[in-house]
Amino acid sequence: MVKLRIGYPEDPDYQERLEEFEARIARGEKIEPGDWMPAEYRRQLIRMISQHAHSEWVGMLPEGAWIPRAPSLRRKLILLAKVQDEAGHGQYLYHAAETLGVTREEMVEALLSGKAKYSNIFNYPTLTWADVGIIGWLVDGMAIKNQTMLAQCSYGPYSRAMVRICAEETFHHKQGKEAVLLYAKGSPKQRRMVQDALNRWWWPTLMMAGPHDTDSPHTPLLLRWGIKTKTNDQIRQEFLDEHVPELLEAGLVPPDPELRYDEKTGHWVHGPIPWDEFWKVINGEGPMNRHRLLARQRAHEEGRWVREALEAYSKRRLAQAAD
Ligand code: FAQ
Repeated sequence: MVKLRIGYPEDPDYQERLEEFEARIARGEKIEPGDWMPAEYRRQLIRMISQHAHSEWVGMLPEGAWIPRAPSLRRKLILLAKVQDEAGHGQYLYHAAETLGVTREEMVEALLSGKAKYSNIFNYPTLTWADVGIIGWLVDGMAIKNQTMLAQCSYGPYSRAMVRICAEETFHHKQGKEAVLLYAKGSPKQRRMVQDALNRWWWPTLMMAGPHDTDSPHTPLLLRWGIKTKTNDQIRQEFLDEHVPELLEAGLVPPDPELRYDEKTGHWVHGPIPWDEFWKVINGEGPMNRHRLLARQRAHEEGRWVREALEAYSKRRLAQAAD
């Protein structure tokens, strides 16, 4: 474990160290695991990175459900590769969080006991095959906007994990867009199926960027310390400006009667987001929260023998090396 030099306000040199820490961030330097950092910087990073890792792992479930039902071998292979990528993203992120002094066991326990949050978006069911395309295009589309911003983050391990993850997510986004555009040009049944998927995923996707800046308690400090480099509303706006024209061109209509293009600002403007639903979902009361948690708990239990076997093997190797 990396020896951390974490700063607490009672340290007599705290102010001086904080100024130097903030000056490093202002110069665009990365903060690395053994560097001095305020305890709150560390706490915020552990919160965000572990929530992000949990999201990747829970995020495997809605799409994974369609692997056995993919309509062709090509689509099955693409989906298998995508779901495997999400598992890998979880691994990079858990490792990045471990550099801050938290253990994998602590993070997994927080997820399995329901204490930790993960992205709102994965608490909805995938009802048809078109949902897989819409998740790839829109959900990954929003994730990429957020993660491209996080690739500029001041904490080195998180920022580097994001660069790699974004490269893989770009493929996820492309395959989702390709599938949705195909169905949007397809038979009336396919068009209905894909419009219905858009109707169900639209608002949860806009919520993924987080509450409006006025209701986002963490944003000011995260911006000050370069953990976030854009606000929730800025990310949502980038998503809208890229995706709304492309959806409309494909003949698909987001389910928002107030959606309009503002000539003056050059931006798309959305109607009111159903935030009551967002708060319910992230506090455990969404349509699939219990189901998702149960699936993760079961997977953890069923993987126990693998962890035990690895531990026994590692002990034997150590004992052999000592002989
Ligand atoms: N879901 O003050 P803010 C993916 C919570 S990866 C759940 O604005 P902050 C890949 C927030 O935690 C998707 N909770 O918070 C994939 C806080 O609660 P707390 C995951 C949310 O941190 C694709 C409270 O609300 N990505 O999709 C959400 O400044 C397809 C107040 O909010 C990440 O995690 C939400 N959407 O900004 C996989 C990226 N939004 O902790 C499979 C890293 C807010 O005080 C298939 N995280 N909350 O109890 C971030 O960038 C930020 O944490 C935000 C929230 C932007 C999510």
